[in-house]
Amino acid sequence: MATQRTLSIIKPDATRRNITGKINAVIEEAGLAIVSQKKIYLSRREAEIFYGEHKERSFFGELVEFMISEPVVVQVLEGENAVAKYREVMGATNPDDAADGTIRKQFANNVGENSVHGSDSEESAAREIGFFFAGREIA
Ligand code: 3AN
Repeated sequence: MATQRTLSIIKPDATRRNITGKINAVIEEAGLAIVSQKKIYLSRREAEIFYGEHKERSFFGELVEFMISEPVVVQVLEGENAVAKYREVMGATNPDDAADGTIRKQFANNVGENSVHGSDSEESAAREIGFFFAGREIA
């Protein structure tokens, strides 16, 4: 499996609790390199576009409000099989179902405030990295 890149977001529940460094330590210990990152406020429009695939879901409004409630840290991660690897490191969407040692098991508040996002495929990763880092050179 070749080196890949994936898009990570450290979400508002984590930036609010000042634990972005702890999450980055888990990422780096798993062998993923943080090749770029920036702390930004998502606009409402950006959050709606980013989570567009969920717009018919009951939690969509709540999800958008949450994602714009505090800054987020958007990151490009790189490593062997990075997309699947980071999904493994994040753990299941609901922290109650997440494996020990995963970011969500250790840090997530609940299924909505679950500390991190990671791209779910190589195609999503390319699209999501373009969404946040278009036109910028990444290390
Ligand atoms: P994942 O982030 O694990 O790929 P998705 O794509 O199913 O999970 O969901 C995207 C985001 O929507 C989740 N990270 C979470 O913040 C929110 N979400 C998912 N399911 C629920 C739910 N049942 N209630 C509230 N928020 C949810």
